[in-house]
Amino acid sequence: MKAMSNSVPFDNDNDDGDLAVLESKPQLKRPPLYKVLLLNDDFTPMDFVVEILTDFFNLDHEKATRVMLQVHQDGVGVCGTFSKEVAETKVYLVNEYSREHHHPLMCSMEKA
Ligand code: TYC
Repeated sequence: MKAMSNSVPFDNDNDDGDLAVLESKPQLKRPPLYKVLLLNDDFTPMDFVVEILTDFFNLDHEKATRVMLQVHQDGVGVCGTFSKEVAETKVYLVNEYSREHHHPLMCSMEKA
């Protein structure tokens, strides 16, 4: 879908009674999306990371295991892409949950 541009009529004052139409920039912009990331560490158990991915990001067990192994190998991986507010909430909840369970797992976000 394409945002519609506005047409603003104005009188160019040559008194001929005609209106000129000036194209202006589109007023609507899609809100930016954010990737939520998991970072690797040497201590968080693999099963706990899989649980995070299934419970907070609604991945099935197979996809969660693939993402966890990718983070384990590459150092970072994407859990999903969300609006800013949803991404911020997920980062906060995952980091809280990890600290409650005494794991150093780090969740962060960046513009998609
Ligand atoms: N590297 C951890 C281990 O060997 C597993 C792990 C995977 C930790 C992904 C964090 O985001 C992470 N137990």
